[in-house]
Amino acid sequence: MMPSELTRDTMELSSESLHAFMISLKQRNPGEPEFIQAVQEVAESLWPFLEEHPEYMEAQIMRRLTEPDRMVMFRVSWQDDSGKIQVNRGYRIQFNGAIGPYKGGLRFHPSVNLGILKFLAFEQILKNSLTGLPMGGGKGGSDFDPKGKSDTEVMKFCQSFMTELARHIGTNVDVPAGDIGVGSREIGYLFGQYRRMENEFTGTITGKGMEYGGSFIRSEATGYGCVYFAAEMLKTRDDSLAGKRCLVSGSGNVAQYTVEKLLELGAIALTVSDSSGTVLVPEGIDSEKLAFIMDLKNERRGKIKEFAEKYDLEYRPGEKPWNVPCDIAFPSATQNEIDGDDARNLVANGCIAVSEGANMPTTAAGVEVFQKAEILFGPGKAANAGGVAVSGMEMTQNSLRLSWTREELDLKLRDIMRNIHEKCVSYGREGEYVNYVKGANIAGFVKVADAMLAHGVV
Ligand code: NDP
Ligand code: 2IT
Repeated sequence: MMPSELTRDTMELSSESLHAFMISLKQRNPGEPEFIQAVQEVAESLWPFLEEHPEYMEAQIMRRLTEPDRMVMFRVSWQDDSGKIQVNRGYRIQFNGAIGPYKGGLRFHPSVNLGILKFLAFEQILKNSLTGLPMGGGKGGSDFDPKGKSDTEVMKFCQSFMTELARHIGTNVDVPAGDIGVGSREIGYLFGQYRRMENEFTGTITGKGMEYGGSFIRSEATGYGCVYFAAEMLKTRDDSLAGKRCLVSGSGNVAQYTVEKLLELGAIALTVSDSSGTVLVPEGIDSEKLAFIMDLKNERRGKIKEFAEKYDLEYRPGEKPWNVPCDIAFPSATQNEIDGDDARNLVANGCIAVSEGANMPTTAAGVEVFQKAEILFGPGKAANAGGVAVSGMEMTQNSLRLSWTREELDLKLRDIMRNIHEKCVSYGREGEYVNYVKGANIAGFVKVADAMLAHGVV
């Protein structure tokens, strides 16, 4: 049969080819390239494993795992400071709840659409599974752009967004958190409206402020965890972060705490960036410069160019950091920010490791370059799982009505990152080389798939 003749029904085979599976996926999800990209990467590394485990094929686990439990889309109307009515679109994807309540962030960015949120929610299923904590996969957000909006406008938007979202979430149902464009200010407004509507103080959102049920280390967790993961990868080659020249992209939550941990471990962070350009810091970002970046991005909400101006540093408008010679790269801005050419540049300039702080920051072509060069490549669903892991621990603390200390949480975060690394190695070893993509995908999949098998056909 020609691929074009394949239909939904002909897909109901107990053992279908990867090719046929992908054709069917593309037919069912038109106009969603990021979602297709994320599933393709997972399916490619899982397929040989699935063929050795016909029970997953027979139960159509891949078909079921790539079909969200449900997706909610809604209108978000609000009034701007000039009195004009604005309309945005809100989303929540509850992708898979087999191992726990849906869990995943909210992204507010003008590029947000259904396909991007589906890719993020799909990645989140396997990432959350890898943490070892009981969390299903979800994601949500809006095409609302917080940039250039007043605090009052952001608050009004968040209140309107939550007014609809509230009916779909709950401590044991779905627990949102932050992502791009959703930081402590937005989480505060979202939580405020949720608590007001429900008249109940719960842990239904994570990333909360310390005054109202937040957890130590949650802000730091994604960046710290990503650096811990890099350190684990380097250890397999008897190497460490000390003295390593590192490129960090982005200058938001993940980038800031990546830089902070690199500094603490004696590595040299040479760059930060934002959607307008890259700043080079040849001697490495020190704690004074990092404090400036945090104030600039979190409080004054300015552009990274102002950091270059303040310290008389080189600013490369419109450029990404990837042609600066380095030892390690920490992409921490957004999806598909390292393409095949960027990856070739990195490898040619001596890069020995990549630890993905962002979700799917490397294109398929880029991943291929890294793997062919046999450099250490930690995919986002493993390397950036520290954020959601500490979110999971925020949920636990809220349920138990207690607070663990910063030190306790940092130790738990380190343990979780070490465990994730071990799982990647045990499923991803290919001779001398560790294929962390394959390892993360299989290890994340097995727990979810086994839960789905146990639940029967639902
Ligand atoms: P922030 O909003 O705090 O920061 C995002 C940073 O990335 C900013 O510097 C922003 O630049 C830049 N950026 C965003 N979109 C683009 C784009 N399209 N092109 C170029 N630059 C862009 O978000 P986070 O730090 O929280 O998130 C960064 C990445 O990490 C995302 O991929 C997210 O999904 C992932 N992640 C986040 C976790 C978390 O706990 N927050 C957990 C795991 C993964 P500008 O300031 O100009 O907008
Ligand atoms: O991509 C991610 O893992 C996040 N944005 C964090 C999700 C969470 O629930 O903490």
